[in-house]
Amino acid sequence: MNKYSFIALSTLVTLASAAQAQSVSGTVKKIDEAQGKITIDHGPIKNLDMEAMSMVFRAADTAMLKGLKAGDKIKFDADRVNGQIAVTKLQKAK
Ligand SMILES: [Cu+2]
Repeated sequence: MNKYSFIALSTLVTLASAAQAQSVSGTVKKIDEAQGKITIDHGPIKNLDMEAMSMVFRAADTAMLKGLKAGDKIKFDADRVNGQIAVTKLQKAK
């Protein structure tokens, strides 16, 4: 499987599993690529019944943390995955 079909497949899987999730705006506070964790100062997350706050999320895929740094503005989806709140989808905001 080449890189591009992997991305296309990942996107399809993400769209299917995160149909209820809504894109949330946030600012990256800290990236811990080794632990697969990201600290985000985020706005309200309706599907998790969460107010705006700064907190640590697990990344569903550590690859999504590559190229990110503190201060980056992002749009992301968060959901419960195996009992843990995880970022299921992430993109840099323009
Ligand atoms: Cu939160």
